[in-house]
Amino acid sequence: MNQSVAHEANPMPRKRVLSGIQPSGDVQLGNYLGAIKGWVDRQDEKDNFFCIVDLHAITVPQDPNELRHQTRSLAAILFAAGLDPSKSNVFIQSHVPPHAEACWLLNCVTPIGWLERMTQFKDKARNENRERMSTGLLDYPVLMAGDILLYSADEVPVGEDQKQHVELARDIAERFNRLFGDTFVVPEPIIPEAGARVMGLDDPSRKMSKSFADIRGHAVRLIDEPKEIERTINRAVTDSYNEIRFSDDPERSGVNNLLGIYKVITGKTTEEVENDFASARGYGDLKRSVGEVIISELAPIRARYVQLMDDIAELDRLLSLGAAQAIAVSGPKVDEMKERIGLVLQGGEL
Ligand code: AQP
Repeated sequence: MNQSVAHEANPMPRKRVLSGIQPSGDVQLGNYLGAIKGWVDRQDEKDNFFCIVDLHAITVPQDPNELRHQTRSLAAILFAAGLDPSKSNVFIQSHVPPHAEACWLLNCVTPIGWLERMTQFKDKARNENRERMSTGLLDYPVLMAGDILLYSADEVPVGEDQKQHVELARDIAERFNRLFGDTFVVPEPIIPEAGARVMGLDDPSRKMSKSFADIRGHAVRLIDEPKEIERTINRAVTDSYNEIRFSDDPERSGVNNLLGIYKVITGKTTEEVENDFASARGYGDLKRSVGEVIISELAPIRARYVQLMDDIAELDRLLSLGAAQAIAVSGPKVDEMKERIGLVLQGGEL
């Protein structure tokens, strides 16, 4: 679809970008500023694959009906935020069987110790009883490595929290290449300078997360109505310094977080942002301005989202187009992996 069109207009090969997002709850402002907004802004320059990683979402228990709803809802958010199906292949991971196959093949070359050291696993495992925790939770980064490596992605744009997983994908790619010969492009994580880590509005010491999006005051959800956004921002934790400027001081991380959100949305420099608040009378003014820029950024997304969710057949059609493109790239790659490992391909060698 898009690749041939894009390549005719521009003979230089475009860098391929792959990134994913889990349908694990309502998409929150951190997902948008740390990931989705950047995907949209750069989609004209790249060859884009964006994956709704439902197989990752089931590494923790999900209600089946809710998962189905969240998967389509996330697809609608991605298109509503501006991913254009003629420029970006948006697809559901489980619609593309090579992802699960690649995960198994890569499992067999990935030492368990590498997985046990992952910060996200350790964080999640800390609160879970080992008898109840799924093997999938430990294996999550191998599935993610497969996602990335199948597409020979040059760049993987992610928020700071996912950087370690992309580095692991690099290690797995290098190990496979060493064992079986050059098979994979070794990917680079691309971390946006601003928006890389949006913190919880109720607790700025932990990152804003979809899984906590239902907790009052934690997150702005992309589908929140303006009044709800206003209420959430008004409730945001600040401090008693009453000084509106950027700071590394952990005690002032609430104000820093609000300023960071304002900075990414407006695209202003640090100095310009601080100037905007030079004559502010206090944190009330800061919260009012932050609320306003969030509302005007999200209002058109919400409006398009509502339209898209009204036409599920069209949404599913767009996702099928994305899956077909994804299979066209990942199918031959998984066959190449199998052949290098020594598996007999159905119908003969490549
Ligand atoms: N708070 C955040 N700030 C900046 N970027 C963030 N991302 C997530 N939270 C923030 C980025 O969003 C993309 C998609 O994330 P994901 O769905 O793959 O999983 P996640 O990182 O685990 O996101 P959540 O919202 O915290 O989901 P749950 O609660 O299900 O674990 C990634 O690029 C991520 O960096």
